[in-house]
Amino acid sequence: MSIDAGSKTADLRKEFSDPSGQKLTTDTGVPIEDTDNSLKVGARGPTLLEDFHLREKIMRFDHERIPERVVHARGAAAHGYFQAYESLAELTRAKVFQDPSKKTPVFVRFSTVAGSRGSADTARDVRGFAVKFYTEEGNWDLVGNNIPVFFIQDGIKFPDIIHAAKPEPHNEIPQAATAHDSFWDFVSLVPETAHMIMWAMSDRGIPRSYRMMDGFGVHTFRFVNAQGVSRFVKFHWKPLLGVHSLVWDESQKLAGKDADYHRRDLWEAIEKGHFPEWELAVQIIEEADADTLGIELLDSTKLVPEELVPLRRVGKLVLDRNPTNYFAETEQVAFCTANVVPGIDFTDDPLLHARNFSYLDTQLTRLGGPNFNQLPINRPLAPTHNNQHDGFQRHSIPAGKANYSPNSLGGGCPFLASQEQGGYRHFPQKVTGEKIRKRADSFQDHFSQAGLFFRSMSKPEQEHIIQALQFELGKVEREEVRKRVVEQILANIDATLVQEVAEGLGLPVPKATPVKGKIDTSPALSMENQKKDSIKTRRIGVLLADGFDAADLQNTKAAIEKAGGELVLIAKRLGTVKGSDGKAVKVDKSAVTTGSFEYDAVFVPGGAASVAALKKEGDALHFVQEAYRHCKALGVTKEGAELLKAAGLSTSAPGVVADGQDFGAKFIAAIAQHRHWDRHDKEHVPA
Ligand code: HDE
Repeated sequence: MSIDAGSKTADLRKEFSDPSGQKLTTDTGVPIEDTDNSLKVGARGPTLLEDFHLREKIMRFDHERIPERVVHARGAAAHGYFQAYESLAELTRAKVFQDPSKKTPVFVRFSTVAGSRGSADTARDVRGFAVKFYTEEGNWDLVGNNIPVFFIQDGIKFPDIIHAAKPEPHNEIPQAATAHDSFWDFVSLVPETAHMIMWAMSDRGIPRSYRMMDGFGVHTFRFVNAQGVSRFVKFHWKPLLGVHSLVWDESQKLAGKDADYHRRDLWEAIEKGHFPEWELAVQIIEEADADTLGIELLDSTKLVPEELVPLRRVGKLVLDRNPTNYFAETEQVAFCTANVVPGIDFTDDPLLHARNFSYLDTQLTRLGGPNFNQLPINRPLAPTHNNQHDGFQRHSIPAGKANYSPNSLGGGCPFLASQEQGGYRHFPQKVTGEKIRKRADSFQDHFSQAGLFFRSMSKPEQEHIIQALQFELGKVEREEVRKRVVEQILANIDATLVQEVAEGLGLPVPKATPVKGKIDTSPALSMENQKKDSIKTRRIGVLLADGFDAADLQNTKAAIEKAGGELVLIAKRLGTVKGSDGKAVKVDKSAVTTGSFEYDAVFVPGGAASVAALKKEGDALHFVQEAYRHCKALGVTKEGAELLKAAGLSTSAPGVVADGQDFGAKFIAAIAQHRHWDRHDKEHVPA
């Protein structure tokens, strides 16, 4: 058989040389001469069953999909390392926290919860933040979220909340959205969801980037030191770029114009060498103090305010390498909360216990059997020796006659590890009690922290929560469900909240009976109080047409890039635009492929001809109006200000920086603020 020399594919193939010397082969290593034509009897005859290459290629294609994760199906991941700042030997014997000179490899997967694998990144949802540490004493998985609390207190309710949140069973609508009857029906009947609902409806539910969100272990875990002393610990990840969010209108538009917005953002940052970084912080609670804290540590719908127990920053996470293959790494990675190492242990949080079962169990279906820890992405760096040899998809080939313990035929191997040799010993916690299906009274307060969260928000953050609830409940079709959420849930949280949501829905305002706890507000919960000191990796869209002021562009570009930001040049069409100096610059994006919602700020340089042309372009006018409405920084030099005026925008509004002394520095300071919520008349600006 020779390659069909007449075919176009064969001609094209000849254009490529073969520097690698790697030949196409079957899965069994047989070199292949032709992969474009199936084996036939004559050029126009029937295809032969003996064509093993065709059969293998199609068979492999037919089975390319594995079941997607039942939750957190949509995700993106990266490799990196964790490094402790100092030894934590006094708190934990975990090796990952002993030596500050040591880097522990990690693989981190971010995700949304509700949508399927092909859904849009910017849906309103909780984000998963799952970290696999490949430590020298085995894998430790910290499988957390970007929100510090959860919807439910007991894992037995997880199938219920997820069924309620997922598309409704009769018509599979809506995708990746909680704005529908079944979700809010569940919420209205299960008050323990109240606190998490406040977070999910807040700006935390629509992050600007995976690189700009917090992470939380959620449950209370234990740290156990070499002396066997146990303390309670809560884990937090704090992003060095600060915590920033989208606005809801942007999220919805991004879902259409760039459904891969978060995935692309993470990928590109790493490709450009802007490695995302987080600090790991811990809250340590002595066992003796747990009872007087006034917060049930086993209840995952509660957080411990930083004002009560401060954060101690103990190390840094850096993501510096993109996966080589999405499927082999990001899709096949199998996290499990039960993957702990000596020095880290569980508490009796009933949500955590159900998770410890669930994550192991789900992989059997998803990854086709019990050998998933042998897949390269899951394989520990620590050596493994045990007698669990068989099962689907066994990769390694165990040697020897003895696959049982104890044995003499294998010389007794593998041996047990003593404490000195690093053997895992569960913390010998005392437990007594009757077997009952019951929650403790300490789990019964569902509203005080929901109110604490709402009260701790800035005014704009509170408005966003109200608007999100008006949107979500506005999409609910049954009035009795809307009413129940308002009366049974919101009325117990805050008077302003329930009034504004009820009025927005055209419902009677019920009497508010907010439940208050010991703490009135926790300023640390507000995103407004997070650091806003940098424009590193921020993208600034620049609107240009022929005749733009070349010096303006040059100066602003130099200032922005020095501060770590990036300019993206946008014109009516791709190609080039000519500056006032007669030089052409390459256009990065055309108006049809992009929108203001893809940028953190907008810059319009001067140049009479350029600005005159932009004033006639609906897309350019819409671009600045939309950025204004979304409260982003807008910078204009010389004639650039005229574009804003033509769009009906105030050039003296907060965050609008017009030409003048220190333009660059002022513009950068405005971008670092991320949003300027107190903008005049923004509700009247079309967007
Ligand atoms: Fe998960 N969760 N979960 N979850 N979860 C899964 O495991 C589950 C919970 C979280 O990037 C599944 O491998 C139960 C809390 C993340 O691969 C599954 C309960 C938190 C990821 C599962 C919870 C999370 C998952 C689906 C209640 C934050 C994605 C596929 C008891 C602390 C991990 C899989 C990745 C994934 C079960 C509650 C975070 C079905 C039963 C609380 C980040 O096992």
